[in-house]
Amino acid sequence: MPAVSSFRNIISRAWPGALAGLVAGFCALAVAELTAGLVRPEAGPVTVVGGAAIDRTPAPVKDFAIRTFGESDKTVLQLGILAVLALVAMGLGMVALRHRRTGAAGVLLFGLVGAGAALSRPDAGPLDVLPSVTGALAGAAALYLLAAKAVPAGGAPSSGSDGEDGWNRRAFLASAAVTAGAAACAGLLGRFLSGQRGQGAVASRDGLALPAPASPAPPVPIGVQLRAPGISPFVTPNRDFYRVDTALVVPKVDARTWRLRLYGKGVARTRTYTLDQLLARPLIERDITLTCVSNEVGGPYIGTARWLGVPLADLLEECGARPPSQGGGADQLVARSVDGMTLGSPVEDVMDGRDAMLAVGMNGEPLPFDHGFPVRMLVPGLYGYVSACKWITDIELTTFDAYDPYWVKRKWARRAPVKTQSRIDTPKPFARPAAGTVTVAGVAWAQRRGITRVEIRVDDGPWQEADLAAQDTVDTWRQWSYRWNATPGGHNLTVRATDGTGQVQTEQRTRTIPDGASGRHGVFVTVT
Ligand SMILES: Nc1nc2c(c(=O)[nH]1)N[C@H]1C(S)=C(S)[C@@H](COP(=O)(O)O)O[C@H]1N2
Ligand SMILES: [Mo]
Repeated sequence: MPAVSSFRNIISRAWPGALAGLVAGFCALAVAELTAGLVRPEAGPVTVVGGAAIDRTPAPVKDFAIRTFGESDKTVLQLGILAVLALVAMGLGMVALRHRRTGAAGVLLFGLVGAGAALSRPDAGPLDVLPSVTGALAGAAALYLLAAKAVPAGGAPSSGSDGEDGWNRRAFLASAAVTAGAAACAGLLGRFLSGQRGQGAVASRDGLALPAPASPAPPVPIGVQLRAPGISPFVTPNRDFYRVDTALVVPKVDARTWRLRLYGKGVARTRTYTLDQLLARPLIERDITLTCVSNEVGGPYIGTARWLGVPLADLLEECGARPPSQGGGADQLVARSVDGMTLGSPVEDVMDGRDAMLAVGMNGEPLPFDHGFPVRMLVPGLYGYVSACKWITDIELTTFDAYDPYWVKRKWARRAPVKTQSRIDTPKPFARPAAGTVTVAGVAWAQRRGITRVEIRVDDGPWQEADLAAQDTVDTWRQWSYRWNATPGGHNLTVRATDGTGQVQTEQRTRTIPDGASGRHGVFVTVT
């Protein structure tokens, strides 16, 4: 028999099984989605399996994913999970043509994997197994019944038409279509219910009027914003602000039922705060640049906003906490979010007089859900993963010896102050500017220390002083520009910054792991 015709033969025998499997798999996910809509949107099987996968991804792989897919990394992960599920479903469908029970049992087994993943989530409750369990039951039943239609009696179907060897193709296709249609309805209803569950949170955000700050942001000097086209704006609009977190479903927290607990070493009894109680305190408003430790040299994970929040040191002091330098027994503050994320900051840093805060406002509006509504933590000078807990709900005073938070368990450093860095925003890499005067411009940052100098080097030439924009505060980035007399040909432009302590940005390249990338940003351009 020629190879082509035997291949066709295999396809014609296998497709009913593959189709039955796909429809059953779709049915399982749809019913799981419906259940998740009723129970908890975060407990959907793709979400929990994705979450479990994120938690178990080795740091270098995660780094690669962030580098390659950027903020789409989560979409890529979810599509990957769906692709694997589709393949498995088709395989189980083919198995089911021969052994209906085995195929159905395979679907149930996958439900167990989902249920296990659901229970392993840090924020899991026992009900979280329901989406995976109900989905698996529905999928197994669908596969069992569809496989029966594909093979009424004895043996797999052949390529024969209706009536031949006793299988009714039309009846099978009709059952598959009805099942898929019903599943689609269930899935859409589930989506709708999940959306509804967030409505309370949306209403609580819409209804939130932020009080005026007792201590407004110091006036921004004129000239923090240069006019160079292509430079990052001094204040990053909320919609453009980078987002880095492990949440596959953004937590939608209802501000009216939200509570913050504060407890631990040095705090006599657990304190609990409502949002209204926090908002009744004197608030501070500050411009602060937030940076991610996963930001590569020249990378995009940095932004500056005007934050409004409750000074954290005051709150801690009121509860009896003292920094280690004043005899306090706790040297680590562990913040925990509603989705179980934990981040640890040095108590000394939080209480040393800098503007560490529990932020409620970002650029004049309540925090966007993506950025931690209703309350997030911020500590100027520290990378986000050791300071900027979003959707915060717990603050525990403890020690670095006693507890390793999420990222530290995954080999990132316990302590991570922001490194002095600079970035060329314009020209872009591989740009082709015309010869003559070219404006090279960008940003430099060294939160807590400030930027005192930025220099540019063309190829292997001498370092040339760039013009600095006005500095807002030591906690914000600083813009710079340099008028370059560009001559035709290929050129490398390199930037380096000097911080307020006189430290020049190192040329030593390090990776982002364990405590942030160092090295100098360069771009290659061809002047025409
Ligand atoms: N709950 C929670 N908070 C979190 C994270 C997270 O994964 N979950 N990621 C942290 C990291 S690594 C950074 S860099 C900042 C990013 O804040 P943004 O997304 O508002 O820019 O949030 C921090 N807070
Ligand atoms: Mo980060």
